Amino acid sequence: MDYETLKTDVADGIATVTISRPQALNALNSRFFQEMDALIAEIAHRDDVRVLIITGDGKAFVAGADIAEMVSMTQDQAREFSKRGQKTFRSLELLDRPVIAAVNGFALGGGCELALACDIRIASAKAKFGQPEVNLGVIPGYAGTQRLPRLIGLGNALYFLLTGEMIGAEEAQRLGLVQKVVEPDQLLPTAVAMAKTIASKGPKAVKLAKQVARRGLLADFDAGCALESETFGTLLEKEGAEGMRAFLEKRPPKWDN
Ligand code: CO8
Repeated sequence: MDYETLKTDVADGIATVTISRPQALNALNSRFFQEMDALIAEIAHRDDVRVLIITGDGKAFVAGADIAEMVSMTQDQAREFSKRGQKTFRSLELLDRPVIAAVNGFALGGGCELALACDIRIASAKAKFGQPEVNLGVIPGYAGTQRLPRLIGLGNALYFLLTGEMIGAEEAQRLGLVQKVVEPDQLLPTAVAMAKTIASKGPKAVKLAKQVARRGLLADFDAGCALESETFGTLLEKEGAEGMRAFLEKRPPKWDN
């Protein structure tokens, strides 16, 4: 499929999606959300894609929602634009394939929220993170107020949300927002290497590890544990039997797709 705001490449089970509106620092407009929805639906049906990497073209990952598009919205339109983006990011979060954000530059506002909806964040040493919405007299609209406190704790999240300050990649890592920081030229190679590592594991185990962790976070502890045991049991009879036999026979496992 051809997209206007996205460049896509699929190789060795890894789909790399580059958000590409560099003239507007990849700001997220309505077209982006339509295209991202279509892309997520496409990937959900493709067995050849095991891991998704999202990155940005040029000096930004994404510098936020498109301010030029939002500036003249009515209250109703703004509410719908927010819900629309929340829905897209939620389907990314629920996609049964791991999603790695390779944050190459500015990840601000809606861009930081996009990174939050991914499963793992790797940042270039040049990346900058922030929720600068208060500078514009608004608040995040793509669930940043909800995901940020869950990921980095309320105090750190409120520091972001109330000051609108931008922080560098090292500090983002210290706060737990980012899992790895690498030199700019190592960003995509590191993301691809991580994606390949994940793609080499039991495909059902990978899908279900994501699902159980994410669903468990929304359930209470005991319900999450029950889901884990149930899933563990299901997997053991399928992939688990092969993985464990391979270990005992000192050979690489042969996974079914
Ligand atoms: N939207 C639209 N255009 C943008 C955006 C944006 N978010 N960010 C940058 N641009 C454009 C600039 O207007 C400029 O365009 P032009 O060349 O036509 O003047 C071009 O990109 C390059 O930008 P700069 O010249 O500003 O580049 P600098 O390197 O000087 O600065 C910054 C880079 C610091 C990233 C700066 O561009 C900036 O501060 N951008 C805005 C960041 C921001 O405030 N983001 C939050 C937006 S609000 C948001 O995301 C809310 C999400 C929830 C929405 C809910 C629905 C209602």
